[in-house]
Amino acid sequence: MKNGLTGAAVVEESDGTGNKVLHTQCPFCSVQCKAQIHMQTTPSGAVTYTVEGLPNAASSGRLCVKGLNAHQHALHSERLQQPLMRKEGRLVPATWDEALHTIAERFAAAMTAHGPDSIGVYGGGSLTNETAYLLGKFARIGVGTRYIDYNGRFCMSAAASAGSRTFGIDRGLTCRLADIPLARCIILAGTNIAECQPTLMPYFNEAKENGAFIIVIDPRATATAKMADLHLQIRPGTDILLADAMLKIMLDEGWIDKQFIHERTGGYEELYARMKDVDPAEAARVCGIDEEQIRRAASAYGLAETGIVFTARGVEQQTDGHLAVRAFLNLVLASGKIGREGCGYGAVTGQGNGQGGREHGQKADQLPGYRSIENEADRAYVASVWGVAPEDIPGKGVSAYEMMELMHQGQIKTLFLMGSNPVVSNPNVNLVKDGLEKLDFLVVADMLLSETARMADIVLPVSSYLENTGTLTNLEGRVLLREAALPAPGEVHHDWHILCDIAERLGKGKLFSYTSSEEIFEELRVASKGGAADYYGITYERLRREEGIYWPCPSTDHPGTPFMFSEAFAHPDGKAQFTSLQNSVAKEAVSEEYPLILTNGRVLAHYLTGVQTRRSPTLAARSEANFVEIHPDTARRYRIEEGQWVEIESERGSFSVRSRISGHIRKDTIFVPMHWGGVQNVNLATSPALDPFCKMPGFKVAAVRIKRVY
Ligand SMILES: Nc1nc2c(c(=O)[nH]1)N[C@H]1C(S)=C(S)[C@@H](COP(=O)(O)OP(=O)(O)OC[C@H]3O[C@@H](n4cnc5c(=O)[nH]c(N)nc54)[C@H](O)[C@@H]3O)O[C@H]1N2
Ligand SMILES: Nc1nc2c(c(=O)[nH]1)N[C@H]1C(S)=C(S)[C@@H](COP(=O)(O)OP(=O)(O)OC[C@H]3O[C@@H](n4cnc5c(=O)[nH]c(N)nc54)[C@H](O)[C@@H]3O)O[C@H]1N2
Ligand code: SF4
Ligand SMILES: [Mo]
Repeated sequence: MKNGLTGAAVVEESDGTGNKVLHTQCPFCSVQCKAQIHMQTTPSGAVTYTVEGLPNAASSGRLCVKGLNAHQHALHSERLQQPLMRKEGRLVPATWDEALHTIAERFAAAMTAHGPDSIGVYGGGSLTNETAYLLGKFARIGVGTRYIDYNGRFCMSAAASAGSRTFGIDRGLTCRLADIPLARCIILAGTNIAECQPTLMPYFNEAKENGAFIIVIDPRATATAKMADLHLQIRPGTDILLADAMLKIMLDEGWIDKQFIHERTGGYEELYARMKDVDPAEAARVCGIDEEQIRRAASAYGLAETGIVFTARGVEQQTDGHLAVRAFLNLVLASGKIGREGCGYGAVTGQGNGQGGREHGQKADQLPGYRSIENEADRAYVASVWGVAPEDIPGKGVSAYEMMELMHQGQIKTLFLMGSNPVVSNPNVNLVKDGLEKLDFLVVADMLLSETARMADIVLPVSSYLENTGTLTNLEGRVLLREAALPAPGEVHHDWHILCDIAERLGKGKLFSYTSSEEIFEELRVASKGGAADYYGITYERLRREEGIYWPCPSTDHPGTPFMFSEAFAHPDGKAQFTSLQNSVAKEAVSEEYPLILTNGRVLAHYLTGVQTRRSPTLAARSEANFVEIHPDTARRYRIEEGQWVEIESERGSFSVRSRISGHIRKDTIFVPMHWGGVQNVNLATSPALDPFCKMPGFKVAAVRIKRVY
C-alpha cells in the first residue's frame, strides 16, 4: 500500500512491442464518455498517444475534442509529483511524512485553540463517489467540523433543490437519453449542449429528423441554437417570466392535461390563482422577445404529444434559479409530459461526477444517500454505519460562497481543499482572494498547481483519472466504474488515501482504515441504503459486468432505474408539487453607470477554470485567451474594435480581455467565458448575491460597464 496505490493497472498489451492500450473514461463533463488510449513507442523511444472512443450507453463511441486530448494534462510535465510546503514564503518539495505531520499538527492546534468549526473542508464534483463520500465523513467525524461544502453549489444546487421539492428526488434526467429522439417538442433552456455535452448532439439531431420542434432559450445564438426551430433570445435573468407566460397561454388555450394534474400533482389551485396576474405581453417586453414567439413556444410544447424540457446553468445560476427551474417544471407537470415515453425533464448536470458528487455527503446539509443532516433518523442511521454516536455528527454548515465569507470574517481559519479552484470559480473573487489570504493554514490537494494551490501552505499531489479507480455517476444517473489504467507517477497519492492518512494522524484511523476504493464503495452502499439516492444494489462486480447501473438500485437483484415516475413521484403521497411561490429577490439592474448585462459560460475546448485544459497544447491552441463577445452595435457605441483589449467593470471589480465582435449576442448583453484566472477572470466582476432557496450565486447576471484600454 505504499503511495496508496492499489491493484494492477488495467492495461492491455496489444502486441509484443511494449505498446499498450489503456481503457479509461474522460475526466471532464457529465457524459463520461469511455475511451481507449493507444500508447506507442517509436523506434527513437518517444511515446505517442492516440485516443479513440469506446462504445458506451451514453455516447456510443463518440468523444469530443476535450476527451480526445484529456491525457495531455495528465501526462504533462507540470503534474505535481511530490508534496510542496511553504517555507520562507516559497512552495518547496517536502516528504509526505513532513507534509502529513504538519497538517495533523496544525489541524489539532486549530481544534484546540478555536474549535473544530474553525476548520473548513471544500470538495468538488470531479471527485469520485468514494472520495466525495469519504470527504463528508472526514469533515464530520475525522475533523468534527460542520463546515463542508463543494463546488457543485455553483453548479447543480438550483436544479437539485427544484427537483427535490417538485418530484421528491433529485436525479438529473428523469428519462433515458433514448427518449430524446422520441420527443415531439424539446425545450433547451439556458443549456449549450453543442459545446458543453457535444457527444449528446446526435440524440437531438435524431429528434429533429423525427420531426421534433426544438426551442432554445439563450441570450446568444449558440451552436446549440443553430439547430433550433425557434430561438428565444432572452434578456438574461428573465426566464421565470418567460416560463410563466408560456404556462398562462397554455392554461388559457386549454393545452394542459387535467387528468394528470388531478391524479398526479398537488398545488395546482394556488398556481392557477397566481397565473391570473400573468400578462404575456408584459413578460415579452421584459424578456426582450416578441410575444408572438412566446405564443409559438407555448403552442409547440403545449400541443405536442410528447416533450422534454432541459435546463442548465443559464437558467439556474441566478438569484432566482430554484424558482426558475420550478417555473419550467410547472410547464412539464401542467402538460403531463413526464413519466411516459418521450417525455421528461433533464437538469443537464455539468461535472464528471456532478450527479454522484451531490448525493453522498459533501454538501453542507447532507449525509450519504441524499440523507438530511437535520433529520434525526437519518443521523442515527449514518452514525450506526460509521460506528459513532449520532451526536458526534455535527449539524449543518453553510454554502460554498458563505464559507468564503466566513474565511473573510476570520471565523474559518484553516481550509482543506480537494478538487476545486475557488479563487477562479467563486463569484466576487476579490473577497474570496482576501478570505483565502487571511487563512492561518491552507491545504490544497490537486494534480496541478492551480491558482488556488499557489496560495497554499501545503499542496498534496493527487492521482489523475488515468491512475485512480473509482465510480462516477453521469448525467443520466448511471453509476460507472472507472478503473486505473496507469500506476500513479512519482510520489502521487489517491485523494481517498490522503484522507485516510490525515484521519489516522488525527487519531481517527479506526474509522478510516480502507485499503481500496472498493472497500469505501462497500461502505457507501450501506450508508446510502434506504436513502433517496440508494446505491445499495450496486457493486464493483456488477458495474464491470453491466457497464453501468442507474440509481436508485435498492438490492443486488434490482436492475436499476433508467426511467423515473411512470407510476408515482417520490414524495410520500406519490404526487409532484407545483410551485406558486414568487421570486422575492431583485436582480442586479443595469444603470447609467453600469449599462450592460454581463453573462458568462463556456467554450468547447476548455473545462471550468482551465487548470487542466489550459495545459493541453492542443486545447490551448484552439482557445488561447479569454474574450468578450459583444454585438457590433454595442461595440460601435463604445468605440471598440475587433480584438481590442477592453476593461469590464462592475461594482465589485474589473477584468480585462480582448473583444470578439459578433452578431450572435443581444445588444444589451456581453458574454465572457469562465476558463481563465488572473486579470482575465470574469468572476472579478460577478455578483455574490445568493438564491435564498439553494444558495446558488447569481453568476449569470451582473451590471457592468465596458471601455477600451488604450
Ligand atoms: N466545453 C465545456 N463543457 C462543459 C464544461 C466546460 O467548462 N466546458 N463544464 C461542465 C459543467 S461543470 C457544467 S455546469 C456544464 C454547463 O453547461 P451549460 O449550462 O450549458 O453552460 P454555460 O455556458 O454556463 O451556460 C449555458 C448557456 O446559458 C446562456 N445564458 C446565460 N444567461 C442566461 C439566462 O439568463 N437565461 C438563459 N436561458 N440562458 C442564459 C449562455 O449564453 C450559455 O450559452 O457544462 C459542462 N460541460
Ligand atoms: N462566472 C462563472 N463562474 C462559474 C461558473 C459559471 O458558469 N460562470 N460555473 C460554476 C460551475 S457550474 C462550476 S462546476 C465551478 C467549477 O469550478 P472549480 O471548482 O474551480 O472547478 P475546476 O476548474 O474543475 O477545478 C478543479 C480543480 O481540481 C483539480 N482536480 C481535477 N480532478 C481532481 C481530482 O480527482 N482530485 C483532486 N484532488 N483534484 C482534482 C483540477 O486540477 C482543478 O485545479 O465553477 C463555477 N463558477
Ligand atoms: S468532455 Fe464530455 S462529451 Fe467530451 S469526451 Fe469528455 S465526457 Fe465526452
Ligand atoms: Mo458545473
